[in-house]
Amino acid sequence: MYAARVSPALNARSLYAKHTSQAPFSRAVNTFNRRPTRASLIIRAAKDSNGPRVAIAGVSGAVGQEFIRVLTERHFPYSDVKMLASSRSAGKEVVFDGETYVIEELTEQSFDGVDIALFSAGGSISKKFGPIAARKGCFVVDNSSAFRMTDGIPLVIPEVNPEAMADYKLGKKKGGIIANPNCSTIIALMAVTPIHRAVGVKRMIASTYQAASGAGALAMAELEQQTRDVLNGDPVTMNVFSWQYAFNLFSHNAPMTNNGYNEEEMKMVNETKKIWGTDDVSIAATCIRVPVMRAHAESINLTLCSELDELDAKELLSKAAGLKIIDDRANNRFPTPLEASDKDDVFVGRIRQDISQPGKLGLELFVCGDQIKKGAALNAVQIAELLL
Ligand code: 2RA
Repeated sequence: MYAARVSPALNARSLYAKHTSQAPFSRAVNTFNRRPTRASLIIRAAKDSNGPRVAIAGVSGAVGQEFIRVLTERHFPYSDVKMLASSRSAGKEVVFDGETYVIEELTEQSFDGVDIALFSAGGSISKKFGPIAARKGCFVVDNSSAFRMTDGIPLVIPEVNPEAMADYKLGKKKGGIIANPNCSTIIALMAVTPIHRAVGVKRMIASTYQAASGAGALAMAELEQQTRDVLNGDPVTMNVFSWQYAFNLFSHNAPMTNNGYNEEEMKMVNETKKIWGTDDVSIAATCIRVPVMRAHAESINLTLCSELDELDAKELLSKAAGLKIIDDRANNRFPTPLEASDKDDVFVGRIRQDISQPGKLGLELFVCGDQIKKGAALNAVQIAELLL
């Protein structure tokens, strides 16, 4: 393996923008500075004096940028918006809904008068500022893992368990925190929950193929840089991971736990049980980072509580919100991360009976979902919509 450490001159931001349909930031952050097109003129968030006052914490990160885009695409109503980030990004500009905002440094005072705050600034920032914001009456939708397993904090996929936040409504309750699940959990449960609701899932074994975006914009930049390095015959640049990423794959970079599963794998186990509200399901996962830019893929093997024919499973999944089936055996056409990239829906295919299990008690699926969208920003904005 080639190995070299070079200056971190990777232009992560422009790279991130390249892998979305949006333009790079201006002087750091500028989501909508692309030439006005028909679409960009039509797609606008809904500024409305009766709308909630919104804040985005971590606006300069990959998910923060996607928050802006998704709020805009979904015409999320707002009367005011605050762009928040660390002191490093404070003072830079971001364009949202045709207006330019100066990014403010995130402080305890940032949430005064804010109704809904979307957080994606890392676990320690969420731990520190999430409760402060909630005490001030703000609803925090948190994309970090800080509160996901905390009792009393709903962990929500809107298509799966909206009832978990039934009491959380603007005007009804005075603030609170709602956690956004981990991307791999969201993408798996979008496909598996309709089956679980219909016949019960007894056991789920997931093997993931996770994109660079899940490790952040710098990891995406590293993948691109290394690909260039290898093709040019140069030593590979390694700033984010300590091993080669391009033309390779490796066990997920999350810290290892005592049982030999890493934290990413245990998130899948624990979050699924919390979201489904049961301990009565056996789950194991193997999470792998693959050289794909922004959509995760997962192979999922299920043992069911009662029999389900693969055609009935397909029929069931075809009716599920937020899910699209690509399952063309004749042409070997199934979901791919590239096709799922930049899409709201999660794609499912390879829907087939597991021949290693008796009767029709076993089912196999392959899912792909955009990690930054449904795996993060879109799910969080959908949670925010449930607050309205
Ligand atoms: C990943 N857990 O590693 C992340 C994204 N949330 O892909």
